[in-house]
Amino acid sequence: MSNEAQSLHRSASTTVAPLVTPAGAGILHLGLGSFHRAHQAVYTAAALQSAGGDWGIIGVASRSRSIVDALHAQDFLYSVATIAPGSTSLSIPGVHTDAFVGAEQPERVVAQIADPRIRIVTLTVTENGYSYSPATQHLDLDDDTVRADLRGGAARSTIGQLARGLQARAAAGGAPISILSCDNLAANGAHTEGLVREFLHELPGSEALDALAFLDRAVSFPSSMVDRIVPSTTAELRVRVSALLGARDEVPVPAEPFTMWAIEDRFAGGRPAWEAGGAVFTDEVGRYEQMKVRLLNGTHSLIAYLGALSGVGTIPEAIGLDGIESAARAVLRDEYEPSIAVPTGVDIRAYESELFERWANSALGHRTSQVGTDGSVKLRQRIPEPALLSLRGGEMPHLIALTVAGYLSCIAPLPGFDPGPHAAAMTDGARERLAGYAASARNGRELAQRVIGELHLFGEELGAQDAFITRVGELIDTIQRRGVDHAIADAVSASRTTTKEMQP
Ligand code: CS2
Repeated sequence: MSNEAQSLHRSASTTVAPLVTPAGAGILHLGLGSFHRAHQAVYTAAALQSAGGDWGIIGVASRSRSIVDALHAQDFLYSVATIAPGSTSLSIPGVHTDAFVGAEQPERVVAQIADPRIRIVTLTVTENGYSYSPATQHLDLDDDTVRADLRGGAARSTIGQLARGLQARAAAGGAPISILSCDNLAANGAHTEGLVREFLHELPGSEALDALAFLDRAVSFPSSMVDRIVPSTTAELRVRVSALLGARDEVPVPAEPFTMWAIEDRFAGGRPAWEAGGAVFTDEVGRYEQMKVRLLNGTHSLIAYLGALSGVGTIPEAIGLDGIESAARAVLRDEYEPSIAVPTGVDIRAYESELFERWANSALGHRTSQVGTDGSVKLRQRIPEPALLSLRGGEMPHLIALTVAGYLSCIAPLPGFDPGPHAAAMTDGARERLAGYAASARNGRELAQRVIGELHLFGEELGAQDAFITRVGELIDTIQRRGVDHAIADAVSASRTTTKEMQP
């Protein structure tokens, strides 16, 4: 154990294990999945190449040992396969200096956050990884992991690890640090900070006071908008990449050519020159986030659920179906676009037409089941605010209602309805609970009322919108009794009528 690690161990108020930070590491990344490896790692490689700096990345996989073992076996090298129709190009970021499994060494996560050599913690833990209640957006104090983390011992939830790590860092001298969320959450920096503070406030007595003062003084939580479509790796890709490389790569990552990163430039402990990789530093991150989370992700969810219900396995196949394409165009133009403020300098028409090209990238093979997974937390970020804006303006957001009806039909089908294999392949923490509701519901209205009106899956405000709940219920019934094509035609034509009525 190094001297520094020993002193950390003595002074920190939580258990801190011995650690060795590899020379050159300045970033701890939580969530060593494909997205991180095809996004932040690539920007960091460009930054290191252009400006240098001790910004190597220690990657923490939440549970997966296979990615960690493979990276160790490959000296932390892997390839990113950029896949366009008709061409694949490879690059090797090579910026990771170590990797470990968080669930196996939770105390090491805390210790790494406390280590002054780490100056940024980046996060890609998915919308699901922030332990907040979809109804309130606040820390979910009913969550077993959060409760255990609050009691003490090695923290296992991301928010618990951040809070305990920052507490330990405050006790170890309080070197400045930034926590950078790279997940598709609205105002992800402020949201993460709020959850960490709520965790600390729950601690008994004065335990958290030093940590809270440290947060005020030396910790920043910049927001960032990340964008790159990164499907899951397949065995076929491993073979193809290994052939192109002339060496076996067990963990290549497929990604589309498009990539974007908009970041608020508030880094308490410095940052890499990510602009070298094309990152945009801007005060308008909130606008970028809204644009992306609604236009891309919101529409993506609609394509995924309607696609799965139409029996297709991939996003390009789904957007290739006329009905789904017109539903996607209608939700984007009529329901999402009016709800956003376009960032300065962005040509929204070009952005939208690029979205359709990106979704149609058939070489990528992005699966409807992947995008449809975790709808219970993803949709909470994507739909309530734009839906409420339409409803407050006296209009029904028919296509957002269709998205929700599609989601519930996939995850919680009414008795006797089979949504098919692609829906069955979607995983969702709320599946069991919602399926329980569906089993005893007599129709779509009852199901929608329980999920939206009582469980408040999309927040309390939308839960009070009876007309919306009724519309979702009708569309559930149409999907399950008459077929998804009928429901699409119904929602698209109702939306056209509304749009026409609005025109002077
Ligand atoms: C997708 C996103 O799975 C999903 O819900 O909408 O992962 C999407 O591909 C990325 O956000 C693109 O940047």
